[in-house]
Amino acid sequence: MPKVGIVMGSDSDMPVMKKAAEILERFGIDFEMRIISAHREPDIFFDYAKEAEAKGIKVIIAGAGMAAHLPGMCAAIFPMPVIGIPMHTTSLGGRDSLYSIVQMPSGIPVATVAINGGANAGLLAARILAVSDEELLQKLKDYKEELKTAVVEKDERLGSVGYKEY
Ligand code: RP5
Repeated sequence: MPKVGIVMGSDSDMPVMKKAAEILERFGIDFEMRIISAHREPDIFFDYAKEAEAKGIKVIIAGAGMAAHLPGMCAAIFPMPVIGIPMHTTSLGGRDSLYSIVQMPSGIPVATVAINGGANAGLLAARILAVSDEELLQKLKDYKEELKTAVVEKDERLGSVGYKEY
């Protein structure tokens, strides 16, 4: 059963959304991925959001661009956490998407990550699920250690070769 629903408004969002999927895969979290437009096919969208809980989904990651209503509408219907990913846009640089997603009315929260923040959306979903999953929590702690090690190694390399050779 999928624990996370990844949904995006268009296949043009896929390069960002696949980063969330890759993170979930890395941590062994089952997910379902869909392309559903709240604007272009509202009937299909409503069915998706209404049925997500019964499918076992605990967190929805929703990405959209421009007048980005998909995450907010997911949160209006689905009763568990929704993580919104604002897509970068050519006309307004993604600020349009960011403001559309982050400025939710009181009562209907969407946890909004950075513009194009696909990986962090996947990690946030994993952290939410880790609240009741000790094995997953340990994997996330190990991941944090890996991040630290990577920076320490870069610093050591800088110390040994100097900035001109780095
Ligand atoms: C939104 O409109 C999508 O999430 C996408 O980011 C944006 C543009 O969609 P396309 O015109 O590329 O299908 O609904």
